Amino acid sequence: MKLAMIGFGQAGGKIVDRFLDYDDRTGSGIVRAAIAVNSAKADLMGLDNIPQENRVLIGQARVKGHGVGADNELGAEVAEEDIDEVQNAIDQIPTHEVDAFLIVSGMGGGTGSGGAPVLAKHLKRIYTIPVYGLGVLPGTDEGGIYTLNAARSFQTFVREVDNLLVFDNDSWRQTGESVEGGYEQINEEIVRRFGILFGAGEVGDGQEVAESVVDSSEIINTLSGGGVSTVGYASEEVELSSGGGLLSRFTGDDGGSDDDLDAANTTNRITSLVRKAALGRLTLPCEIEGTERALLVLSGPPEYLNRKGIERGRKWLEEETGSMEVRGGDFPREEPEVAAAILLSGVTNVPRIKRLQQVAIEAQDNIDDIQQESEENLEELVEDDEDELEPLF
Ligand SMILES: Nc1nc2c(ncn2[C@@H]2O[C@H](COP(=O)(O)OP(=O)(O)OP(=O)(O)O)[C@@H](O)[C@H]2O)c(=O)[nH]1
Ligand SMILES: [Mg+2]
Repeated sequence: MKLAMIGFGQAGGKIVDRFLDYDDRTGSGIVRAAIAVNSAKADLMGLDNIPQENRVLIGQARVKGHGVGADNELGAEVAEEDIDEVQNAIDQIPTHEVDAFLIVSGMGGGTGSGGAPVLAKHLKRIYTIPVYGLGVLPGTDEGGIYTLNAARSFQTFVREVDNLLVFDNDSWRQTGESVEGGYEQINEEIVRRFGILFGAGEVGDGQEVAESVVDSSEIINTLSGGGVSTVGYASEEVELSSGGGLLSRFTGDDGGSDDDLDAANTTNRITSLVRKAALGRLTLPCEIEGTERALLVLSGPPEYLNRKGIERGRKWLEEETGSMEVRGGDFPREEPEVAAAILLSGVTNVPRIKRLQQVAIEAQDNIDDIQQESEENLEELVEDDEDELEPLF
């Protein structure tokens, strides 16, 4: 499907920038337009692929291009004040060619955390196409203010968008790497997973159309109904056949039984990839039982995809999630791998979100305590002054 992507804040901008790169590399055609919004000028200048005219600096009157310094209330305020600047950039894109908006943002900072929900609300008022969010949760080691920001932003963002896709930095932290190097890998993981998913509904001209190819309406239907989504992924390398659709390594022997073996292998490969994708690391770890809707996308060379495998994978997902709404289909691609991407939409049992909210409440209490304490300290200080010192005049 075709998306208008808006990266809000530094993380959001960098990830949308990577999506453009992914689009170039794979020809997936999912990014119909890409915009970056930030209150920090340097962050906008650091982007590689987003066109200059699509980089919108907000809050200049307030923060002079220096960012809001993890103050997400200020982030929300400058977004509200300068929403027309953002709208001007959106006015330049052909929204009639776009299936949905995707607002991408790190939720722990100030600009994206505060601004992304403001933009979502604005877009929902103006456009009829869906507005999705891709929210990145901070690592737990980033500190209380990031957690508090994320918890607040999460609550608002999920209410304003048609669906909130979540990626949790905390579960993807690499040990022994610089933060920047780590982010590069993480961002690659993000664009691969969401790229396959959204790319599924975008089979180009001249590409082979399989029996049960995923349509963008199936992605939209899986996301409709709202809530929080997570994505699972697993892949296996395969050899591209040299032609004719038959696997080259099976030619030469008795044709009939090889075909059977072939089909059985293909089916088994698909079902085990589906299990790995669902039970392995999700973009937002959670219990998959209780998921409201799911979409299974099997991508790979057409000769490695079959209906039986996808049907089995789909059935297994129905049993594991308890959902009656599990869609599935092909995404034929001439890549030397078979991959299963699973979108779990409307997940209900997410320990990370519960913990995030708990920690945020504690942090809020702490902040209130500290504030009260510092007021008392100041009073004491001033009183002491009055007791012991003669006033200057
Ligand atoms: N996955 C990923 N997360 C990032 C990246 N950069 C930052 N983050 C995360 O995003 C959170 C928010 O950081 P930023 O995006 O820099 O914040 P901002 O929206 O620019 O807001 P301010 O800098 O406070 O004005 C951080 O706490 C990190 O968890 C990135 O490149 N990739
Ligand atoms: Mg920043």
